Amino acid sequence: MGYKVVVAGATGNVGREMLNILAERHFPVDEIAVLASRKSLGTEVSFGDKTLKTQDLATFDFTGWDMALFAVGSGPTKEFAPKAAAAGCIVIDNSSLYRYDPDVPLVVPEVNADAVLGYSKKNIIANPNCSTAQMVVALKPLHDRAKIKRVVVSTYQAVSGSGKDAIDELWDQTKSIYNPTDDYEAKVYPKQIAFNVIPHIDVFLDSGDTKEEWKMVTETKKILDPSVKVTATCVRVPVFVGHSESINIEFEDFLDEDEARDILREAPGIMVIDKREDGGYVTPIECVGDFATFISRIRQDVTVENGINLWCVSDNLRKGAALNAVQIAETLGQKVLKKG
Ligand code: 11C
Repeated sequence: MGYKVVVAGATGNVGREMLNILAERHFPVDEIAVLASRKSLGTEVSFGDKTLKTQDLATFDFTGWDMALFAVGSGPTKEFAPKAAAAGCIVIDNSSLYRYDPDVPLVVPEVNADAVLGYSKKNIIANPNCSTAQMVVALKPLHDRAKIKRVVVSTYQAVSGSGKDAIDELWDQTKSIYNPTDDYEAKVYPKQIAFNVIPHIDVFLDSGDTKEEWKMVTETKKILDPSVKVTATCVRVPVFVGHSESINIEFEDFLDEDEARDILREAPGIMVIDKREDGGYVTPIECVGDFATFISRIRQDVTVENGINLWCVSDNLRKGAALNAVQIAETLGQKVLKKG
């Protein structure tokens, strides 16, 4: 026996990846419904070897469905997630709406799988921001060994994190630079993204940080450990898929770089590619479509007492969004619903 699963936002980049990953990982699905907003209604999406027609999120009856993976953004989530949850369907939400709610667990299964047990207060489980998800996967096994005091992270984030219009913007802007007769107007980013980098993701806060930077700090504390201090600088780069992060970690106890490498090699969800030679590291283009969080460039930071530097790359649409949501669904199945 399997689950009755809903995917809301099935025509978007993340929704489509959720369907691909449910099929790839042979998630035990008895019945599946794919939902979309009215403007995408009737659009067909693939699920394994099947083609499914989308139904209307606004009128769908969630009664009798086990779980709903939401990838619709905060606005529609606010309207429809409580409706699904009230109907007894457990929502796994990819938006930021519920992440900071103390009654909603924020889960990365490699880090805090047991937190799913807290789902029942609202019948909702939150999926973290993509840049946080891959970072906490890398931090957790090191934190268990040497206790992290402080993290300094700089990100290099792909445009797919801003959605389909941003992918089109990078593509069209790049073409228009080669062929200036192409008429092109930027709509997503405040500065040119093609052949450029933009140190600005999400809105600015009074502190001078951006909301993306704040999310990395706040979500890491909720998922990993409230005592870990994080400071982040988040940067958009002209890459279609795959977020990269340069992470500097300061520990309470000494951790040798070789031991850190061995720990990471054994850790769940991680693939270490770390040879000190040309090309002996991972770049975002190589991680597209993969489940792993890749770690390279592991080395001692000798400027502090107990420091390690590393490079962390992952597919932001997978571990950063759809894969983590499906892993939450798997964890919920194993620990709570126990049907599969
Ligand atoms: C980006 N990290 O790359 C963002 C996208 O809070 O789920 C995901 C935003 C979120 O722009």
